[in-house]
Amino acid sequence: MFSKLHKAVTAAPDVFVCGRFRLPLDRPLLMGVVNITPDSFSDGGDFLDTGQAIAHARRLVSEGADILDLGGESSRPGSSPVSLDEERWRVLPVLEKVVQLEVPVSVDTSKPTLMREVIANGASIINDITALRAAGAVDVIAESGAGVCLMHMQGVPTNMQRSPFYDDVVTEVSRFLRERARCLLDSGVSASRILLDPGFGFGKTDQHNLELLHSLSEIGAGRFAVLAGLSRKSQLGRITGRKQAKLRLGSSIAAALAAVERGASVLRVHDVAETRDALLLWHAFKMSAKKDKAVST
Ligand code: HH2
Repeated sequence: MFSKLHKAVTAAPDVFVCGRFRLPLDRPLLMGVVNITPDSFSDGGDFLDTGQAIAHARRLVSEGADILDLGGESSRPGSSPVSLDEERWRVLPVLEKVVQLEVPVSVDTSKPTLMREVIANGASIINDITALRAAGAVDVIAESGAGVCLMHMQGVPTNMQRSPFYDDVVTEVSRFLRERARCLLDSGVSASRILLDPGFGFGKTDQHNLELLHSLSEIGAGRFAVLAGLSRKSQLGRITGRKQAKLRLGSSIAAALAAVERGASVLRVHDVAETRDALLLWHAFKMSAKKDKAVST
C-alpha cells in the first residue's frame, strides 16, 4: 500500500501541461528550433528575417514538430547578451504568427520582462537556460499557466567553456535542477508544467556531456520530465570530425535516440523530419522486440 502511494507521489508526469495544451508523454516529443538570430552556432542568419523565420516554423510543424522553440539571443560559447529591445523585436513578430499554428510555442529567454510579454502574446512555454534565476522570473511562471524548461549552465555563455569543473557532474547538475524546481513547486506550479534539462554543452567538457547523457534518467529523479538538447552541438562534431554544424545530422540523430533510451521526454532539435523518422523506426523496432518476447513466453 505504502509503496503504491509512494509511487503515486513521486511518479514522473505522464503529461506536459503548458498554457492551453496538455501534451501526452507516451512518446518522445519533438521541439523544433527557430533561431531568429544573426549568430546562432548552427544556423545564425538563416532565419533572422521575420518572414523566413515564420516559413521555417511552418515547415518544422509540417515535418512533425510537437513544440516550436523561438530564440532571439544566441547562447553559443563566447556569445554576448543582446538587449531586451533587440530580443523583443526579433521574437514578437514571429510569435504573433506562429501561435496560430496549433502547436505550443516556447520562447527561449532569460529576461522576465520578455517572458511576461510573450506569455501575454500566446507563448505556452518559457525555455530558460538560466533556470529562472533572474529576479522575478519564478513569479512570471507562477502567475501564468505556462510550462517551463529549467536548464543547467555553469558560468555564462561568454566564459562557460573556459574550464568547466565538477566533482561529480551528474549529482551537481541534478541537485541544482531539483532546487530550481523546488522554487516553482513552492510557488504553486505543478510538476507536470516543469521540464528539466542538464544543458549539454553549457559549461561542460565532452566527458561531462557523455556522463550526463549516460545518467539522464537520474536528472528527472522519477518526478519530472526531461528535455535533451544535443542537436548539432560541437561535442558531436569533435567525436565525428564534422566541423560544420549542419553536417552533424547523423550524430544528432544517434544522440537523440540515446537520450530517449535514457528517458528523455522532449528532444530539442533542428532537423525535425529526420529525427521523427528515426524515432518512428526505433519505436517499431522496440515494439517488435516486445512482441517476440510475448510470443516466446
Ligand atoms: N541549447 C541551445 C539553446 N537553448 N535550451 C535548452 N533548454 N536546452 C539546450 O540544450 C539549448 C537551449 C543552443 O542551441 P541553438 O539555439 O541552436 O544555438 P544558439 O544558442 O547559438 O542560438
